[in-house]
Amino acid sequence: MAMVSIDLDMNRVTNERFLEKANSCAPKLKEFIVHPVSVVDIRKNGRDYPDVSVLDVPENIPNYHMKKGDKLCLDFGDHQVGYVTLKLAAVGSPQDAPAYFRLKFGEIAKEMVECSEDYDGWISRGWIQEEYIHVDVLPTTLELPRRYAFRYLEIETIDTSLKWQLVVEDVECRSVSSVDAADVKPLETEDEMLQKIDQVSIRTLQNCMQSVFEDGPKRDRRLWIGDLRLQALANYATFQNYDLVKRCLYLFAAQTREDGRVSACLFTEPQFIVDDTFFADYSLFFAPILMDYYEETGDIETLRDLAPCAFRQIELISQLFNEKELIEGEGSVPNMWCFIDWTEGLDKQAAAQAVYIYCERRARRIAEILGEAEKAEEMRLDIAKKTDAARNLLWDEEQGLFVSGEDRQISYASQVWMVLAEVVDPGKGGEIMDHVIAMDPEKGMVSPYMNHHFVEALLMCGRKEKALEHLKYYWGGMIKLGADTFWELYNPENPAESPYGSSIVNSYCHAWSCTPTYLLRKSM
Ligand code: RAM
Repeated sequence: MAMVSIDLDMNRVTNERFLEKANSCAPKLKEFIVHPVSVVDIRKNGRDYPDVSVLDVPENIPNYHMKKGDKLCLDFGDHQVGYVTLKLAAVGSPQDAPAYFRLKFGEIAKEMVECSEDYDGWISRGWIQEEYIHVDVLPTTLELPRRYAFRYLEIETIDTSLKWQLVVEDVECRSVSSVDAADVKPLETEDEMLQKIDQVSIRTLQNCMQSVFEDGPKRDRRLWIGDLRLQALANYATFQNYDLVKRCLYLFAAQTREDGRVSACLFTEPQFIVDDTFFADYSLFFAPILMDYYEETGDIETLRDLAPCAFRQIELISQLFNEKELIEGEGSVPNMWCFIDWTEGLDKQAAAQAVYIYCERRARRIAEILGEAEKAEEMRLDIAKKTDAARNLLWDEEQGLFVSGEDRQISYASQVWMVLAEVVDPGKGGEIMDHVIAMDPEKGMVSPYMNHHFVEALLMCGRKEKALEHLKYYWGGMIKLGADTFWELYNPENPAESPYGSSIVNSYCHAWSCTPTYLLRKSM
């Protein structure tokens, strides 16, 4: 069972000034009214993904007179995040019983043929987007209070009576986002698959950009710092909504653990509160997000305000290093002290060591920009020590690869992060990447988040062709399976994979998968 690292005794400290700054950057959401584009039939076919066939045009929706057991599946044409209103009526004899029906929303067609009763995973079944509704009096306009993330909506009549039928006169979705994809220039390329990958990335990012950068509008609907880092990069290459990044940085700094540690995620409703979940890599990422933001905007005031928070993360995580300058895990849940990827059984030491070096390099840059020469020098020395330890103790000369943990595990993650952290130069990095690809170690990559870092490492080592090939294989693979937005998890070798015990609660519009638009725009 996968779990996260939780600190239940956590005391929080709040910086009201930072919170005000965050609130002053809150976006006004844009609204788009969307209607179904067709009536569809979604059917299992014995393969991993079902068949979708168009049954009817949307104008005919009111002609369906629905009696007990009837289903109507509507396709909204693309992934939506928004509020749904249904105009319902009755035909036949007077309505002599309540209308009782089920609404089921799915981000992808596969969810529509999955059965919520079968769910037995470890995160809440409340995430499954399904409602059982009674309506006593028809006609009515039913405004659903929840926000949904979906492309498909199925209405199943559980019962009417023998004497009347339910009619869906109209369905509307008021889709919301803080940005509009129409404002982004298309990617300049002749390659149709790359164009499509770029568009789907942008749609993914748009639908996650709400009052904060959400990780997934279906689930978890909150701001995670690992996701934020990648969303911010993709946002710089496309929407350039700097205020939303600024808001999220201030929110993370506005409330920390008593010792200043930045949480892995936070909530903004019913009121702002940071979560009691901590990952070493996620806390460290505060520094690169701040540095990237400064590089994009030149906003020195924000850099000055938030630099102490960035430096504090480095200090706190530096306490996890042993006398050999190697990082060690913490907390009661083994292996979840640091995130890196959802790969089962992944040893995270080497990747975490590299993430630390990667982040301290950015923190050092911040110190230099702010004229804090002593701090910058301290960090330079620390980076050198941690880099030496990685080169001397985590490098296996015989295998020509980095190893991790007591069992000297070999994984993609360790190689990728050592390259990104510049523990090796791009020449050697390229050899390592070629080698790990040829070896294809058992500890693979399952999240788009890890696959992003893999592509980024390839680009860093001048392996552009391989990087594009992987973009097409991995993100293109999701498109071939019908993705309108990219997913939280995709393992080409196991499409049903989920870290939660069942793919029905997986998120299919997930922030950390939106980066091809950044990778492509950066490399073209
Ligand atoms: C999941 C979400 C989120 C991610 C965390 C670590 O809950 O997918 O995006 O950042 O894991």
